[in-house]
Amino acid sequence: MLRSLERERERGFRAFSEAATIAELEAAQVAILGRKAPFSDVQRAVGTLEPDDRKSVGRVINETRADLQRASDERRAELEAVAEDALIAADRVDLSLPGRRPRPGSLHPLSLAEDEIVDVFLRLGYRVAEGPEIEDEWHNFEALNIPPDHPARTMKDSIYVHLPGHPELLLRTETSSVQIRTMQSQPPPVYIVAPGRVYRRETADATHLPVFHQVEGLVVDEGITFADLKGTLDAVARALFGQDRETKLGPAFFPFVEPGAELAVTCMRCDGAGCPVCGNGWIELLGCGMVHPQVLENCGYDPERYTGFAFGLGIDRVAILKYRIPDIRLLVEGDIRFLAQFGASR
Ligand code: FA5
Repeated sequence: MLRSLERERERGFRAFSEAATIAELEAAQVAILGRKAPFSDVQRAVGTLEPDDRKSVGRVINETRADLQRASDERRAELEAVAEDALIAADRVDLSLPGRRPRPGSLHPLSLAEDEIVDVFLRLGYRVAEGPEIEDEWHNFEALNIPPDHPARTMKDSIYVHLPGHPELLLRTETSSVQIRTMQSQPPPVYIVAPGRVYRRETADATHLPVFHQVEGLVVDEGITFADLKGTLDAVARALFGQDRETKLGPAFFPFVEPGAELAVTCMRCDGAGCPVCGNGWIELLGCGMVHPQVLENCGYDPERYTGFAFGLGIDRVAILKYRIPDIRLLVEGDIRFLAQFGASR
């Protein structure tokens, strides 16, 4: 009986240590210590022994069962630890690869164009001036020699703002109002550029927007002539479009300059051949002229002593001409595929 107990102990130790999974260990537990296992047969046979033998064999049986149970428990603990490690390994998040980076944004083509235009003038010694987008009629019209019966003042062209107690407010139709505000705020000489947004009642098409951007330029000093204006515009056009692009200066009328002119650049779509966008091969880029003596006087400047030139350049037009954008409306549609093609962040 003791020999078979010894045999069962060895068989049990081997079976438990060889069990590779919890399920195998449980099967071994049944085979070694279960009710139908040889060990239990031995245990049941103890009753047939003499009382003295029963006692000593009973002790060996109890020790053997305890040893086997301990071996089984230890193996279970080992197998459970292995299973847990496997679970942790399966759940592991791999942080060793680089994450997906958000794509860096880029500057809007209008910002790029504005920065470039303003940079040209800062290099020429101008400073940047500002004015409000909601203007009164005097700064937007009267001071600029645009009398109350002028067609530009009708509701058809301008967008009026109705605020109680402010009967004559409107969204500025041109940045020229900043000319007036600048001259009112400082004595000559003046060398400024004023970038900003302007509003008109206009239907959008390939070269027009109802809300667009201008850079106003104003120079007032002693001895300023039309040659200064022309030389400045030539330098600016070259800086913005390079040597190859053709420009053309022609006469134009603006009530606040005399003489007035307009600068056009060959179309970005047809390079001057003529197409449905431009019609005759040219896209108008800016209006300009010598500051009207009446405007100088309206701002308290002495027109006998000072002369000046001014210009109003369309930033949206610069952007479409410079980047060869076929339709100005692309600038305001917010299509990320279009916008992502332009320059790095500031
Ligand atoms: C003016 O706004 C004058 N204030 C310019 C000026 C300033 C003349 C100083 C003399 C002295 P005009 O309406 O032509 O002029 O507009 C000037 C420029 O703004 C145009 O040459 C064009 O480049 C741009 N522009 C005009 N209308 C639009 C529009 N609807 N959409 C986009 N750009 C426009």
